[in-house]
Amino acid sequence: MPYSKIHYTVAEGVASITLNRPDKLNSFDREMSLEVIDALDKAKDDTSVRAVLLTGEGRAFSAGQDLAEAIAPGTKIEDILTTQYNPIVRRIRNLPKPVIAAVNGVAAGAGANIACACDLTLAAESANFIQSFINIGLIPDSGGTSTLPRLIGMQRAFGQMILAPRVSAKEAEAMGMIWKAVPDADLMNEAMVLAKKLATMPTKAIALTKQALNRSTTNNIDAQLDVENELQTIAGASHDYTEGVNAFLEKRKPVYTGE
Ligand code: LHQ
Repeated sequence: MPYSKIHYTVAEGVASITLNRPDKLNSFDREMSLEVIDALDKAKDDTSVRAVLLTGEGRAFSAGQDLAEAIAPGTKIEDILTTQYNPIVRRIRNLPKPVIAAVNGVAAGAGANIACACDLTLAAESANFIQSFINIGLIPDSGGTSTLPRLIGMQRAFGQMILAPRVSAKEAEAMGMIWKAVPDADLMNEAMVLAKKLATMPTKAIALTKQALNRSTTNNIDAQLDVENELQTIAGASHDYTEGVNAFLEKRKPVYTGE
């Protein structure tokens, strides 16, 4: 699929997806959403890709749904969620590779919740997050009602969802909503260094860790112990486990292939 609303590049094991509608603050129209879905599938299938970096072009990460398109005659909210946001968030959460968000500017509505659905979210210090749904009479979507309370607790999640304050990157970091706030000038470099580092790590163990955390959201500890047993058995059969142990015993740096 040729892309006109995103950029997609692969280098050194990292697939970079850049939302590219800067004049519309990278708000999601149907075309951009389908391109993001396609790019996430491409990153999943490409065995040379071992980490994904998601960011935005221009002064915004994303202003969420393109509201002009949302109210176009014949457009149904249900269809937008079914064909755009739910597939994007499901792909991010189920991708067996780490997804890093580099939030370069404002992240509102679905834009904020897609950023928070990523595995590690970095944000420029000037960026901010807004649960703007309530401002137009909607409820949070794109997984926010699941992700946010787990990251920051019910009170803070509800407060953000109902009062829609602009939450700065530093505040987001302090409350555990994101991994790290980074000086603006360092954001892209720092995010890429992190993505490249992850791309040289034991990819299978990262994917299994992600799967274990996903499954923990509906499990008690008893069930989760069984999940750990199941997934650790798979990790223990990987090439990277053998390599990691051998490298330790031989006092050398491990070389992980992701297998
Ligand atoms: C926009 C947008 C935008 C179009 C700025 N669309 N043009 C799911 C199912 C179905 C329906 C609805 O949605 C969803 C999921 C959702 O994401 S709901 C939430 C949708 N997003 C919003 O409600 C956020 C709306 N935008 C804003 O609140 C502000 O623009 C933010 C806080 C993002 C940025 O504020 P400023 O930095 O002050 O920029 P601005 O407001 O001046 O916007 C710049 C331009 O971008 C402007 O166009 P213009 O032609 O006047 O320069 C805006 O109209 C346009 N824009 N967001 N979502």
